[in-house]
Amino acid sequence: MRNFRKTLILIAAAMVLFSASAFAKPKTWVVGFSQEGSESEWRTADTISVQNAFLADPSFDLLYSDAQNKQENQIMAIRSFIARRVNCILFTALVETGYGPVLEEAKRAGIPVVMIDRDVAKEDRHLRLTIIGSDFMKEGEKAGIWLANYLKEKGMADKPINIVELQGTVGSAPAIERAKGFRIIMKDHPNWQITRSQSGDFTTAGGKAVMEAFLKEDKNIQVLFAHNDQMALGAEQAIKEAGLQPGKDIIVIGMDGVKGAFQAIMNGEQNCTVECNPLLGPQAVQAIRDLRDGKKIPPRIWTIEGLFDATNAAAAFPTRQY
Ligand code: GZL
Repeated sequence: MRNFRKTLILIAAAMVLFSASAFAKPKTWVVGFSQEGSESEWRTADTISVQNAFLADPSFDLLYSDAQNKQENQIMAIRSFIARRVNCILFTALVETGYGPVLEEAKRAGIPVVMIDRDVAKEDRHLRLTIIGSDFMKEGEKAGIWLANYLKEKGMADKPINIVELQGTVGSAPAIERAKGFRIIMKDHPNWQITRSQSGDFTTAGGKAVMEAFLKEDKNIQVLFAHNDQMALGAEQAIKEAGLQPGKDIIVIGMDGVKGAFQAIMNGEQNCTVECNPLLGPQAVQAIRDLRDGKKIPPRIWTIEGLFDATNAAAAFPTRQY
């Protein structure tokens, strides 16, 4: 009887020890983060936000790779994360298509993939767990709605409006979706037309070069719709060099909400920026923490964001983080 009691006590002690260890420091997870590049202030802020969020949690080790805006580099980085048997891959897709095979390899290796910012094509979304980021189509719609209200205020609601469009990286989710969203609103304004549309690849230099070409072909432009502020800022330089005033002779709409755009709005050289929040680090680390801890993560994690123009930019500027 005494031995039986002793055995029972030993088993109970072992169970207490085990359960205590189960609630002790969580197992360290290694996360491979494949960032697509460093083409804009937005991208830099996004990268820093993710790195800082994982640095702040000692139960994660973050491996970082910058693909320098080349898809082949991203695919190589993801393959190296698989070879290193990371616990999870975090990934911004430079463009939507072309990642199916490498995502299949991650799945076969049993490594979960969490998307951040830009998603992969619909046909590959069964290979990733979730996407953390903005609603790019809604951003395009917000730009169109803002323009409609602004033209109404200026008594131009029924005037012929020639719009030139600086598209983002060809094939990228934000470029595809922002263009779609803006065109949804255009349907309500038959007096608007997009007279020229070309990619400036989300860079300031790209925006300036394409806007110079647009202005050489035809100066009868009332609106510039740029898929990000970087290109809008470049285009504003081109507009000034052509002897016109951005923000006055040509209405300038940008996207992202970077500090440079706030300064341009306060200087009267840009009319609005549709915010696209890059500070996704805290949401990314929380989603992967939940994944590690066996919790269910939602198929879509949205970011909260607004719109800034001459009515609210100056008040918001002092607290902007990017
Ligand atoms: C949008 C992001 C875009 C930004 C650009 O979420 O992917 O990429 O709008 C950046 O500034 O280059």
